[in-house]
Amino acid sequence: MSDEAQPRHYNKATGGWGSMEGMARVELTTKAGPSALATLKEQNKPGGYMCSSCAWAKPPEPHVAEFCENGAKATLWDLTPKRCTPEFFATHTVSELKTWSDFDLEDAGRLTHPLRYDAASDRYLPVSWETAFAAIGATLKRLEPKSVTFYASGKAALEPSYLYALLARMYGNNNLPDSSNMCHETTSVGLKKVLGSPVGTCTFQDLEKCDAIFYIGQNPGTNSPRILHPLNDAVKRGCKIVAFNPLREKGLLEFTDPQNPWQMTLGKPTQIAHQYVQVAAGGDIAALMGVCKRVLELDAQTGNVLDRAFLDEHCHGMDDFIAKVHATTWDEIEENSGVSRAELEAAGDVYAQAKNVIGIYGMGLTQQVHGTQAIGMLVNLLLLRGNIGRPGAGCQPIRGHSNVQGQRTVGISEKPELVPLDKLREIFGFDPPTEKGHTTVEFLEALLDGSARGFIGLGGNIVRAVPDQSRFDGAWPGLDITVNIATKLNHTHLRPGKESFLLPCLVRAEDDRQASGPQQVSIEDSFSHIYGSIGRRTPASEHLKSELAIITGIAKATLPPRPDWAWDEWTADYGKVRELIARTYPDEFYDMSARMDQPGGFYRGNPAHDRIWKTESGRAEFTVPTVLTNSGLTKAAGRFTLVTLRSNDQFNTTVYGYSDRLRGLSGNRMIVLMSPADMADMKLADGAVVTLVTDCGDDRRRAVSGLTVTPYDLPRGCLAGYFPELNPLVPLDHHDELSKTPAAKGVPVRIETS
Ligand SMILES: Nc1nc2c(c(=O)[nH]1)N[C@H]1C(S)=C(S)[C@@H](COP(=O)(O)OP(=O)(O)OC[C@H]3O[C@@H](n4cnc5c(=O)[nH]c(N)nc54)[C@H](O)[C@@H]3O)O[C@H]1N2
Ligand SMILES: Nc1nc2c(c(=O)[nH]1)N[C@H]1C(S)=C(S)[C@@H](COP(=O)(O)OP(=O)(O)OC[C@H]3O[C@@H](n4cnc5c(=O)[nH]c(N)nc54)[C@H](O)[C@@H]3O)O[C@H]1N2
Ligand SMILES: [Mo]
Repeated sequence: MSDEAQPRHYNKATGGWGSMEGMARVELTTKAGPSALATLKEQNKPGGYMCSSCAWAKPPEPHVAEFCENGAKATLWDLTPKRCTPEFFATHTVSELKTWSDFDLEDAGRLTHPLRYDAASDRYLPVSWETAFAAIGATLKRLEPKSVTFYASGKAALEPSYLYALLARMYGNNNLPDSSNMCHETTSVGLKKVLGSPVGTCTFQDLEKCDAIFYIGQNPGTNSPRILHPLNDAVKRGCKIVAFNPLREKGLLEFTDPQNPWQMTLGKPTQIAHQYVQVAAGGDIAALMGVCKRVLELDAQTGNVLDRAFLDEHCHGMDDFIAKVHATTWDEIEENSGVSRAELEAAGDVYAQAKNVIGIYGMGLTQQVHGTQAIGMLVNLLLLRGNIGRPGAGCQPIRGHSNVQGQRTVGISEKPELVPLDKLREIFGFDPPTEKGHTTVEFLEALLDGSARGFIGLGGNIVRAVPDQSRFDGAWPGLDITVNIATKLNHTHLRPGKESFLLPCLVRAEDDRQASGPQQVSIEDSFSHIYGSIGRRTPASEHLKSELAIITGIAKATLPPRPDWAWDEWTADYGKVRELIARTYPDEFYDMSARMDQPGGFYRGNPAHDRIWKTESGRAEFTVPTVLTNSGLTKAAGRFTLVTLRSNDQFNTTVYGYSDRLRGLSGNRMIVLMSPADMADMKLADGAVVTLVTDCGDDRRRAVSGLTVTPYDLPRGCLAGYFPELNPLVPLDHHDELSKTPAAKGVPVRIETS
C-alpha cells in the first residue's frame, strides 16, 4: 500500500536507471523470482513468449532485452508466487472484499481454482469444472440469447478469441463488445470512414523512413515504452517529432536508452520532441486546423507544397475542407487550441518541409466527444501531402491491450458487417445472427434497463473500467448469470449475478498443454503483424485451464452437439483453430501456423497501405469538422476539463504500485493536477483536499471526494487525475458521437472545497 501521502518530484529522462528501479520494485512486490527473469529474456523474441502488456511491435531483429519497464512489470505481475486460493475466499466475504482497493485485490495473487458464488454465505466456494460448465450451459440455454453479452478485454490470443466470437454467434447474438469500445473504437469507426480501413496504415519499417512524426495524445514513456527505441533512432537520423499534448510527458521530451550502457552511465539523454505543442485539453481539431492553414499558405506562396497528383487521383471532398480552413480565422484557432499562431505555423513548416510524415495518436484523440472528427482532421493534414500509403508515411494509432486489434480481426465485434458471416455459414453450417450487438455502453444501458440477463467476461474489469462506475452496482445482482474468466481477483468478480462463476485461466507465459502436446497461440500488434507465442512457465495451479479450453467447455455445455462443431478436437490442437481462422479469412491468414513463427511475424496487409480505399466514394475522404474542440465543451466560469490518465505504475485497472515516476509523482493516486495559475484563481493551496463534481447539466450528482490538489504544468482550464479512481465522474452518455467511446479525456467538472 501507499507509504507516502504527498507526491514528490522526479526529473530524470525516460528509460535509464529509473526504469530499472521500477522493475525491481515490482519484482519485490510480486516476489516473482529468478525463473520469471528467465521468461523476460525470451519476451517478444521469435520462438518466445509475446508480452501481454501493450500492442507494440515485436521487431524481427530484437534487442538483447526486447522488453520495457512496463512489459517486465506485467510479466512479473502474472508470474507472482502469491496465490488467491479457496482458503482466501473462506476467510473473506464478497461484501468485505468490495471494500478493498484494486491493488490489494490483485495483490492476493493468482486465482487457483474454479469458483462458484454462494449467496447464503456471501463467499466464493470451489466448484469442479464439470459442474461449472454444466450449470453455465443450463442457464444460458434457458435465457433469451439477445439478453446475454460476451465481453472481452483485449488480451486473449487469436485462437481463443476466434472461438469466443463463434460461441456468441452460434448461441445467437452479436453482443461482443470489447475493451476496444472504451479505447480505439473511435479509430475503428473514424479511420474506416475516411481511409476505408479500421487500423493503422504503417508497418514497423515506415518508422525508419519518416522525416517527421506528428505525435498526438499518446504517452509513450508509460504506455508503449518500446516505441522509444525507434523514436530515439528516428531523432538521431534527423526526423523531427512534433508532440501535441496538454501534459509535457517525459517520454516525449527525453530518453536514456537502457540498452545502451554508455548512455546509461555517462551519456546525455536524447531530446525526443523537436517541438512540444502544449495544446489545451480537447484543442487538437483547432490546432491541426492551424497546421493545415499554414500548409495551405505555404502552398499559395510556392505552389509546390500540396501533393496535387495524389489529391487528384486518390482523394474526395478536398474543396469543402479547404473552404473550411480558409473560413476559420487564426483568432478562432488560437482561442480553441490554446496555442499561439506562431507555434502552429512552426509546426506547419515542419510538416511542409518533411518528405515523409507519420501521424501517431492515442487516447488523447479517441476518448473525446468529437474523437472521430479529430481523427478525420489528422487524416486531412496527412492527405494534403500524400502522406498515406507510401513508405515512411501513414496514420498510426497506438493500440492498447496486446491483442486488442487481433480480437476485432478474428470476429469479436458487435458490428456484424465487419465479420464474414457467409464464411461462418459455409464452414459451420448455421445462420449467424445479423442484428447489431451491444457496444460496451449499450451493454451498460441494457444492464440498467433490465434487458441484460447474463454477462460473460473474457478477462478485463468492466466494473472499474467503465464510465459512471458506481451507477451499475445495484444492477449486477439482478443478472441471472455472471461468468468471469480471469487470472487475478478484481471488483468485477465482486458483483455476482444470481448465479456466478469465477473461472481461473493460464497466463500467456505459462505452459499450455493439451491432448496433442504444448500449444502455441498468436497475437496481432498495432502494425497488423501476427506472431506466434509460446509459454514455458509451470502454471500457477494444476487446476487452471487455458482460455481456449474454458471457452470450448462453455460452448459444449451450451450449444447443441454436432459432429462438425468439434470443440474437443479444436482444444486438443490449436493448429486446427488456426486452420479455421485461415478458412474464414483466407487472404490474410493463409498458412497461418507456418508464417506466424517467422521472425517479425507476418503482415496481414491493409488496403489503405496500398492506396486502395474501401470507403463510400472509393477514395480517401477529406472531412469537414463541425466543431473546433474535440471535447465539445463550452467554457464557463469555474468549469474545468478533466483528463483521466494512466500512471506509470498501472496497467488499466491493475495498479502495480503508487509511483508515477515519469511525471514526478508518487505515493497517492487520489490527486488532481492543476495549473498554479488556476490554483491561485480558485484560492487553492498545494495539498488542499477537494471534491470534483461533474458539470454536464443532467440531474444526477457525480462526485469524487478526497482529492489532493497538486500543482502541475498544465494549460489553464485543464485538470488531470487517475483512471479508474475518477471514473464515477464520466457520464455514460458522454461519448464519441459515432463510435460511443466514452469521452474520458474531456469530462466537464467543477471543484467543491467543502
Ligand atoms: N504501462 C501501461 N501500458 C499500457 C496501459 C497501461 O495502463 N499501462 N494501457 C494500455 C491501453 S489499454 C491503452 S488504450 C494504451 C493507452 O495509452 P495512451 O493512448 O497513451 O493513453 P493515456 O495514458 O490514457 O493518455 C494519453 C495521453 O493523452 C494526453 N491527452 C489528454 N487529453 C488530450 C487532448 O485533449 N489532446 C491531446 N493531444 N492529448 C491529450 C494525455 O496527457 C496522455 O499523455 O496503453 C496501453 N499500454
Ligand atoms: N476514465 C477512463 N476510463 C477508461 C480509460 C481511460 O483512459 N480513462 N481507458 C479505457 C481503456 S483504453 C480500456 S482498454 C479499458 C480497459 O478495460 P479492461 O480491459 O476491462 O480492464 P483491465 O484493467 O485491462 O482488466 C484487468 C483484469 O483482467 C484480468 N486479466 C489479466 N490478464 C488476463 C489474461 O491473460 N486472461 C484473462 N482472461 N484475464 C486476464 C485480470 O483479472 C485483471 O484484473 O478501460 C477504459 N476505461
Ligand atoms: Mo485500451
